[in-house]
Amino acid sequence: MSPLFPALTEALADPDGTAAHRSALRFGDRSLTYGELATAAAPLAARIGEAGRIAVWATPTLETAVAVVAALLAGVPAVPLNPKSGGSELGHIVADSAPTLVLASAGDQLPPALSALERVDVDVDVRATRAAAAAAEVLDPGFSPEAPALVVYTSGTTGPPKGAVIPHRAVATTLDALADAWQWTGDDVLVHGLPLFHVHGLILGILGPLRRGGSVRHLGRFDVTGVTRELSAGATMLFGVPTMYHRIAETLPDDPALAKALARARLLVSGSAALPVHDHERIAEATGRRVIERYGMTETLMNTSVRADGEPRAGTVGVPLPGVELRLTEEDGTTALAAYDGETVGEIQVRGPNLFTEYLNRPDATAAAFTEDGWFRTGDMAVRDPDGYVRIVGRKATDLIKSGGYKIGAGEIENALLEHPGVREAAVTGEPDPDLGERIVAWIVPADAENPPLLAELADHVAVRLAPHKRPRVVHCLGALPRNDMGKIMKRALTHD
Ligand code: MCA
Ligand code: AMP
Repeated sequence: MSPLFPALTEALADPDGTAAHRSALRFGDRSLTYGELATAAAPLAARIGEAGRIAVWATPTLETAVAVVAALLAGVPAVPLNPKSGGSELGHIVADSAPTLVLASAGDQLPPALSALERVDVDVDVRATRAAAAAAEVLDPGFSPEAPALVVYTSGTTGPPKGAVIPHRAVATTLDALADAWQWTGDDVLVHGLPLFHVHGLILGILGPLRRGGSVRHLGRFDVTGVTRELSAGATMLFGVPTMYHRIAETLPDDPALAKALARARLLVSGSAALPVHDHERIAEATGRRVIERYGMTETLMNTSVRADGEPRAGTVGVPLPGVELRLTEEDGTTALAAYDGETVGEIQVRGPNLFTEYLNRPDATAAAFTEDGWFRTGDMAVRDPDGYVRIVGRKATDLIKSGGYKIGAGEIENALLEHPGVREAAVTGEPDPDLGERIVAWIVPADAENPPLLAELADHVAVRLAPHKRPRVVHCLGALPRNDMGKIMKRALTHD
C-alpha cells in the first residue's frame, strides 16, 4: 500500500532534506525529528519484521510512538498494552493475542504476565543519519491495505475485553477523513495528554500528526498547566476527553493565561464521550472558542465530526465524515429511519472503509456486530437534525459505562468483585459524575453482613486485577440484590434513596 507516513518515507530517502529536519514527536524534554524517527523506527521495523504479532508496553513515551511506527512500517500487527493493566486483564490479552515479543523502554519493569515473551527495548537515542540504509529494506514491505495494523482491546457488556483488529486501510482512511473535516495539515502542532493504548490517544493523537507530516507534543499526563504552556508556544490543536475539558472549564475562571492560550488554538476537539453543554458554554464564554466534538469507536475509528468549516453546534457530534455511511435504525435493527426531525431516536449503524475487520478469535461476536448487509451496529442511540447533524442521546446497553472517556463493561467488574472473599453477590452500574461523566458504583451483598469489605479494599482489588480506571468509586452494601422471577438482577431497581 502507499506509505502511511509520507513525511517519514521522505526523511528516509533523504536524511539531509528539509523533511528530515521537521519536528515529529515531543514528550517532555525529549523529541525526535522525522529524520530521527526514521532512524529509530526503521532498524526496529527490520528487527521485528518476522514477528507474527507484537505487544507494545504503551507508556506515554517516545518509545511507544517509535514502537508502533516501527510495527506499522514492518506490517506487523501491534497490540498496545495499558501499563496499568492488572494481572487478569493482561493475562487475558496476552493469551488471546499471542504476541511473540514485547517492545518496551529500557527502564520498564514488566509484570509476570509478560515474562514468557521475548523483550526488545526500543532505542530512541539516535542521530538522524545512522540507519538510513537499514531503513531501505522496510520501505516497501508489500503488505495489503487489509493487513492488520493494530489489535486494540475494548470492553463489552459481559466477559473480558475483545481485541478489535484494525487494518492499515482503516487507519489511513479515518485520518484522511479527519484531515478533510478539520483542515488538518502538516503545519498543525497537536497537544494532548491521552493514554497511548486506545484509538483516541494513539491513532488520532500520534499517528494523525505523523500522517500529516505535522508534529505532536505529548504532555506525559494531562494537566491544564501543560495545555496552557503548549498552546501558548505554538501548538495549534488540542485533543481531549470530556473530563479534560471539564477540568479546563473549572480552571478557566481563575486562570487568564489558560483562557488566552485556548483562544489562540486553531481547533479544540473533544471525543470518547459526550461533552456536557454546560462545559461547552463555559469554555466558549471564557475563551471565545467553541470546542468541536467528533464521534468514534474502537471498532469504527471515526464516524462523524463537526467540521472546521461547519457550524459548531454544542450537544451534537456533527455530520458523517467523508466515506462513512451512517443510518439510524428502528428497533428491529434493520429498518432505516427516514426521519431527520431531531426527535426520532434510532440506533446508529455505520458502513465504510473506517471499520475494523473482526474481533480476534471471536467469530461469534464479529457476526453479531454486523447486519447481514454489512452495517456495524454501534449500540449508540441518536437523533438527526434536519441538516444531518447527529445528536447522541444514549446507548442500547446499560451495562456499558463511560468513565473518564474509558469504556468499561459492568460484567468484567462484577466478575472481579465476586473473586473477593468478602463479596457474595455483586452488581455494577454507572451513575452521573460531573468530572468523569459516569462513575462506577458497586452494589454488593457482603459475605458477612457484620463485617463488609471497605470501598478502598474493593477498589484496590479491581485495580490490581483489571485496571485502576475500572475501580468502583462508590460501594453500597445490601441484604439482597433485587431480582425478577427468573432470578435476573434488576439493575433499574438499584437506587440508594
Ligand atoms: C487511584 N489510583 C489508583 C487507585 N486509586 N491506582 C491503583 N489502585 C487504586 N485503588 C491512581 C490512578 O491510577 C491514577 O494514577 C490516579 O490515581 C488518579 O486516578 P483517577 O482519578 O482514576 O484518574 P485521573 O488521573 O483523574 O484520570 C482522568 C483522566 C483519565 C486523565 C481524564 O480518565 C484519562 O486519561 N482518560 C482518557 C480515556 C481515553 O483515552 N479514552 C479513549 C478510549 P495516575 O495519575 O498515575 O494515572 S475511547 C476511544 O478511543 C474512541 C475511539 C473515541 O471515540 O475516542
Ligand atoms: P470505545 O469503545 O472505548 O472506543 O468507545 C466508543 C464509544 O464512545 C462510542 O460507542 C460512544 O458511545 C462513545 N463516544 C465517543 N465519542 C463520543 C462523543 N463525541 N459523544 C458521545 N459519545 C461518544
